Amino acid sequence: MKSRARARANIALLKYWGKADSDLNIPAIGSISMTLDSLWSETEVEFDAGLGSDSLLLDGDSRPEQLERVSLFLDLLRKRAGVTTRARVVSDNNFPTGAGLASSASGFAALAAAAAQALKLDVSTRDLSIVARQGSGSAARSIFGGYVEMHAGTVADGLDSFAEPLLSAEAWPLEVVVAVTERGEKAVGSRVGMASSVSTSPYYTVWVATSEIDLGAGRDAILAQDFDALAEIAEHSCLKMHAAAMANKPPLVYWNPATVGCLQTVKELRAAGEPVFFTIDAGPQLKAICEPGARSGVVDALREVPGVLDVVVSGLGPGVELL
Ligand code: 2P0
Repeated sequence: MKSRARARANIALLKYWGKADSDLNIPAIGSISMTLDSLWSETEVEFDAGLGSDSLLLDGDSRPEQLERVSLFLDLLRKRAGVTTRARVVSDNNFPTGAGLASSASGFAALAAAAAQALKLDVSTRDLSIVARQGSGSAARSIFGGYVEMHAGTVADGLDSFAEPLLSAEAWPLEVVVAVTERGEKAVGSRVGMASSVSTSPYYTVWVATSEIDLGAGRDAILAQDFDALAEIAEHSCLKMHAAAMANKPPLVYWNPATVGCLQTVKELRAAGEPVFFTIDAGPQLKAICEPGARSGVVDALREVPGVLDVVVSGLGPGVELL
């Protein structure tokens, strides 16, 4: 009853921010992402009748504050399998955990796949996406590769709240340049930050009300492989999400000076004709999305921004894999 899976991080181009149901972890709005090839989590799950409780080793450390969330997540799969057996979970990320690089997305997608396999559950990728969503909303998207759309769904049980592929990685091989501007874990996690937006940000209702139009524009841009249209709608979605969070009480600002420096640099590059746009998640890293031919210029320019500690490049990658 042991299995191992690898899932990649994904970056949302049309952002998810806010929940319709916190218990079932149903997002308030849909989202669209790209799955990366070079940032991943590898997770091994072993169900063992000799264990009295679940255990977790994340990047080599026991993480008691994360264990309850992992245990509750495993309960979903144990319930499906009709067992109560506890498990040993060992997970490693090949990139910084909890710093706005989507480690919960790759982590819960890998955990869902490994645990389902270890329990010999017969689940479709759609089922796996629904399960992964209950671990972390963005994890539902990391089940699939390339460009992926997450549907918020409309039914109360969340069974229509899943991700599905929109366009393959091969069809439009854009690249991502991540400017790492901070290595520590962020002070306010996205779960707390989005709950605060739902209850305190005056812009949250506008964020939700305008999401369908934005999603439609993002979907159309990807299906048409229209870089300029995608750049415009993705930057808009990113800044609208951050504007909503900045208007939380207390305010939530994920950026540092280097994040803003990178944002300006990307704007200047595009104004000069380079096919590149930015997005920023719930953390201080900036992700520049570009056409392959623009990559080296984007890397060089972001490396020069004061405060940039490292630059990581990734293409688009596949969905979750059993190892
Ligand atoms: C996204 N983020 O769409 C957005 C943009 C952060 C900013 O999905 O509470 O870790 O586990 O469902 O998936 C991060 O939120 O939140 C996220 P939970 P998750 O990528």
